[in-house]
Amino acid sequence: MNSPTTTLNPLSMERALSDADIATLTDRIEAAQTQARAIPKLTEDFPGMTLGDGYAVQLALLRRWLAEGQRQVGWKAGLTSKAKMDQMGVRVPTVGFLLANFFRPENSVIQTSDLVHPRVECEVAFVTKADLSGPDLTREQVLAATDFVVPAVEVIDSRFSGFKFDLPSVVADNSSSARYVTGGRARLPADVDLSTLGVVIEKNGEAVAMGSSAAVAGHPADAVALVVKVLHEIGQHLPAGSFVMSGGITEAIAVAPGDCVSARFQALGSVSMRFA
Ligand code: OOG
Ligand code: MG
Repeated sequence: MNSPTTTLNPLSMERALSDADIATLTDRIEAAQTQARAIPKLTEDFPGMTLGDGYAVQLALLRRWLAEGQRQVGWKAGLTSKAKMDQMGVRVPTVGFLLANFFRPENSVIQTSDLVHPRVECEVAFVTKADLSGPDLTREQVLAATDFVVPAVEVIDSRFSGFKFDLPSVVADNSSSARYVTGGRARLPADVDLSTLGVVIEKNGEAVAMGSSAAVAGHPADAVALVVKVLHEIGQHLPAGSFVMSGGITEAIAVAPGDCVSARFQALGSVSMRFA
């Protein structure tokens, strides 16, 4: 076990841990995710862990699952809303990969027994029609490369006890990715005002969270540009045909078996699901 005496800058993309430690942490995260088991945040045993180490674990997990035949559909932004960034005391969004087997169709019944402590958040999702890469994309470049936008609900599930984590740990845990549901109406980005799109999350018929897409990095397309910037820093890019979730607009809402959730998006329709 690694017990460094100095704690490195947690925002550095530099690696502090050995390849053996990264493999140990990848095993730990994979087991927690597949067994739906809460574990302590990784920095408790590895206090010198950096953001770069977190991404090394995330990408190792992605490579493992692709090698097992899973299919990647895209990426998601995490912590792009001011509310979440303030809560975490950070100014950099995170990314996480999205696999086809995280997807659930609209009106699905989502099993909570496969999850530790699921929460829902509503997001604007983008489907791209051109490759996007590099550190400095503009909102206009993202919109020009967007095929359509579609409303989505992300079911996040931190594998850390009490949903308590730091940046390197949550990045290793694939930014709490678990499930996502799309539905409603797909729209051309030019046909909707993405800058101030209102959303309401209803749980069992009661409005429990509401917000505006402006909460997501100022504009959801700016959040996609930030995703591409982080991907650039970790040696990845966004290929044409990617599905990208731009980040939760409101705080995430805890769900339990029996709950019915509907996310109502201005101009994009609604996305509903039930938890069992
Ligand atoms: C990290 C994942 C955040 C979002 O949309 O902000 C996220 C977390 O809060 O567990 O998916
Ligand atoms: Mg999210």
